[in-house]
Amino acid sequence: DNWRYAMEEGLTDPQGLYATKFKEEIEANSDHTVQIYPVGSLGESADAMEQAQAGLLQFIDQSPGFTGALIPEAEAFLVPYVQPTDPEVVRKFFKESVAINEMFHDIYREQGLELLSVFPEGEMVVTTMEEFRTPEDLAGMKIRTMTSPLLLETYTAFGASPIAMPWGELIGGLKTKMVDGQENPTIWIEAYDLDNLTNVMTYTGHGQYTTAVMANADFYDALSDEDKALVQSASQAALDYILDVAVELDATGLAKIKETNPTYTINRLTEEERAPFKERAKAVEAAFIERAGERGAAILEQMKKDLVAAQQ
Ligand code: 6CS
Repeated sequence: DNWRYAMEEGLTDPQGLYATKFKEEIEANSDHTVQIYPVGSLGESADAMEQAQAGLLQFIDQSPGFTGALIPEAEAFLVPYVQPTDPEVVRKFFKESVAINEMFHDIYREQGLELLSVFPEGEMVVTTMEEFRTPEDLAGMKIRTMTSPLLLETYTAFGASPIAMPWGELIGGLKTKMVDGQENPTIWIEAYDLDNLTNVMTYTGHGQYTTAVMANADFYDALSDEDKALVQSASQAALDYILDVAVELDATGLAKIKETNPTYTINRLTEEERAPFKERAKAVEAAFIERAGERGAAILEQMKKDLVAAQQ
């Protein structure tokens, strides 16, 4: 069969590297083919998700930054100052996390999705027109976020004026000054020239860009045992591959930005400067628990334990 696979990025971006590896594994070990639809080819993230849930697509890569609008528990990945940023910890955390590898499965299932892999794309960085070091400095800055509601709550708590929009509107939004800034991992900022549309990039340490690969659950259930095993082993191979690459992404993106845009201001908030943002993150965590309920709270607690384990 020909399987359709949609993602939110291009073929040379992290989601594209994962998808290409997945396709290679499937095609090398079966008669099936995988057709990859990169960013924009099937509409915005939310459009592709509708198609995946309806079974028009067999596979989809969508980030919790969008899926959180559908699955409140997925916003656990967005709670500020929970996700790891140290490359080695990141790798271990995503590979071994009980929350990620066990607890999310049934929750995605309720939305007709078989969760296959979750992987990181790098530390979240904020790009703005003006420098900021404190929540007060962010007052009045219009920051674009992805469409999960917790991201709006995060930037409101951080002192800014957030605006949610799909990816396809961001570059136009920055050009027309509808927004003054945005957050994304370094590799993406470099690849899509977001540094050339802003003046400053700030490492706040508050997040890790995470994404998830899923199959349509009815499609998956109807596969033979052999094909299920094929899909699982291709996912595992692609995950191992991307986890190896992922720990390099921040450094690669940053080196390229420094080379191509030498006058760009790059700030890294100190622990002291991060403290007021961490303080404000408590209200965001409360908002997460209010929406995601006991099950969401249990996942977040488990994530914190997984993080401690990954740091050892
Ligand atoms: O900001 C966004 O919307 C996009 N950022 C990344 C890193 N991947 C896809 C997503 O649509």
